[in-house]
Amino acid sequence: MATITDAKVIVTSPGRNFVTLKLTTSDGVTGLGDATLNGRELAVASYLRDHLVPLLLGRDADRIEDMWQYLYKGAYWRRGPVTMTAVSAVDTALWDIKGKVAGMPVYDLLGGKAREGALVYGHASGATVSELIDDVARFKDLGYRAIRAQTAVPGVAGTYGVRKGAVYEPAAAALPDEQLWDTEKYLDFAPRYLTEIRERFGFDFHLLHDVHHRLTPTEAGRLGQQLEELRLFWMEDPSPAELQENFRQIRQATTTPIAVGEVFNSIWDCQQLITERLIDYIRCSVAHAGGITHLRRIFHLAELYQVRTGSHGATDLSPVSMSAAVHLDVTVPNFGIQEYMEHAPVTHEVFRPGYELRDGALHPSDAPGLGVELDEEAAARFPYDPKYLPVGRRSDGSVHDW
Ligand code: GCO
Ligand code: MG
Repeated sequence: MATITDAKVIVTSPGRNFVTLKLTTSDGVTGLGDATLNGRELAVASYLRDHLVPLLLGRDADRIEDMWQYLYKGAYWRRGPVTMTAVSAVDTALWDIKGKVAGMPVYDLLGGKAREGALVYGHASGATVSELIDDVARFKDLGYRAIRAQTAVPGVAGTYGVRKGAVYEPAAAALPDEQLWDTEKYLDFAPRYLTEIRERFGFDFHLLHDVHHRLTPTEAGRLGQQLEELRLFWMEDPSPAELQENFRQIRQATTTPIAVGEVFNSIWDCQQLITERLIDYIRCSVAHAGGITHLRRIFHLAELYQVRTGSHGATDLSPVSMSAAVHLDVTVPNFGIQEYMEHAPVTHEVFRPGYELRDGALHPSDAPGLGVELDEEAAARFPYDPKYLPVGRRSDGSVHDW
């Protein structure tokens, strides 16, 4: 039996903040897990360092399911993004270790490949529609077969989802940036620019759009209806998902496929949405929904109800969780799509991801484990850099959903 002899929490900021857990076993095998929670990174680092590391040392590294149950049920205070991100990191690192010990890539441990690569969607954006159109063309030239499109709404300063520099990075300020939101202007503009994209590029690629939890179910149903003839791959996060009944109303109003789940952290958050078929795609991530062990359970539940997967993959998911996501994506029968926002080149000075983008799909590494590496010396060169996600306010000054 190999035991966990070291557990190190590495906080680094090559281009953006990441928290990584590195476990080492008595046999000298190491494993990595992503513990990044955008804008609340140090809370997870402390949860790990102060509360989980003492429990990990000396425990059997082989018993992944038992470890998961021990950390989830043992805490008594179950769920929540901080707890579940920490549990995810431990779980992912243990899968990495098991793969290395077995001499198998994680996708083989999970039952083997059901497909060669995971279809991904990239993020096209622009401050204006013409910039957005250029960006969609750029993604098509890069071989992407699925593209998410977002642009700033005229008269609404600082619309979310729009790239400012080379990479779209919503956690951009040392204190939360306050952005304006105007539902009427958005509802008027979004169908027009999405239509323009279909008119310009046709239907031979998947078009996606993220509403970022901004609408009431009535508004979302109306938007979905208006977008029907554009045949979106999905309309993402149309409404805040705390109230799962919202989705019944949206579903009844439109046949535009619905995706939700990036802010979920357990199977309980998606149970009703899946079992009542109120959504088409479940978008939880390895990093925030309990690691490979729990995400796989969510995906299997979804399979029973013909709900497909579409995991979150913004830049705040480190190359470690992206690697884990791709291993899982290629094995699950009900895979739908994987979000993929390329990290800034500087991120790769610290992380060497195993996956490769070819023909619009991510291909996992064939190396044992997850196939991702972290250079600790390089990580030390990039100290933590406090950054917050923005806050949305309506024109009357009140806070809107973000
Ligand atoms: C997406 C997202 C992200 C989130 C970000 C929050 O669909 O990729 O909505 O851009 O806003 O991951 O940390
Ligand atoms: Mg989103």
